[in-house]
Amino acid sequence: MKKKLNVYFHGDQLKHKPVYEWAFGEKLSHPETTTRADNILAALKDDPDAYALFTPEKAPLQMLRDIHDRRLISLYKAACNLPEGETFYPSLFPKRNRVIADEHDIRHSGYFCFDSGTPLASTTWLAATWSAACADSAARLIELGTDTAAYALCRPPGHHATRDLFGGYCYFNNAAICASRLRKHGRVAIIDIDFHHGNGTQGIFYSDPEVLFVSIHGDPKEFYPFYWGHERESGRGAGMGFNINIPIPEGCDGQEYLRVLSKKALLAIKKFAPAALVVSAGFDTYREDPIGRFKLETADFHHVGEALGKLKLPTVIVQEGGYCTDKLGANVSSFLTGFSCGARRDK
Ligand code: Q9C
Ligand code: ZN
Repeated sequence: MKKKLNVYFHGDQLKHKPVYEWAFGEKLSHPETTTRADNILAALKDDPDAYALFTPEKAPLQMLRDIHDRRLISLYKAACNLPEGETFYPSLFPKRNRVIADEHDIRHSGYFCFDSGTPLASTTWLAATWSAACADSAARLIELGTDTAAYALCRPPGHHATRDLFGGYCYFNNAAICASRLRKHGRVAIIDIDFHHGNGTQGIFYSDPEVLFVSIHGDPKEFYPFYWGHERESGRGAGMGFNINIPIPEGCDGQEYLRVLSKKALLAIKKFAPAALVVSAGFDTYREDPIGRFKLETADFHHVGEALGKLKLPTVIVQEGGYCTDKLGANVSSFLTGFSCGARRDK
């Protein structure tokens, strides 16, 4: 019998429900819906021989503090006092170091944030801590050597969250939480395949030579997050050379994507020879995604997963973006099936 992939998810992750976002001066319906997680779960439950679903253990507060500024954590806690159903959208972003901000005052949240699409509500803390807990539990499984792969159904996502800023629908950096846990046991590579550059993850490990960050994404000259993700951002100090950004033009199809993945990203990872891998798995590279501009098909995700599985590294797969909700379940399961194929010992 083939081994099941452990999946982590907690129902309270659905309590964060952003309804709209402000983007480019417009009020748009929010892409990061609870239906995304519903559809992923439904797809995985459709294949009960392949997946074993678990509730994560509550992540120790220390895990969050390892990655994030304690004031950012306090701000999320302060948001718990918002009236039920009310959301706060930061719209005032003061220049840092020129003001004094109070992390207990929700009206100061713009100090801790970099965009206007990422609301705070009374339930954000609960959902985001459970999302982080999924990442932490998945990493713990790998850390203990109980298994060689796990999937964290993280939602809200994480890769845009920096040490001290939230944004891009992200509050806690789930991939960074995995990497910092695994890093205690050796070098860690993070590959970010979300359509958007993982600026938060990049920032957290920018000076760290023990954590390689590789990201393939839409060119920030054209796409969010605009300020980060350029090829020239290659690390700082001892971390120089351990941050690899691979921006690619819009319209990229599966064939071209797989070529870039194996010729550039995977080559760099093999050279780094890490002890473990974290995948920031976004599916907004899908051809029908409402906010991404690549052209990957559902079957392409199988091949991407397979190529990553073939690295034969202990791996945590962390859910990031992907907003074509109707196809998200199929795309995730295609990727995970591909990964398991690639990772099989006889291959
Ligand atoms: N309506 C992730 O994929 N908004 N975040 C762009 C489009 C920000 C995406 C405007 C996109 C953030 C995790
Ligand atoms: Zn994205």
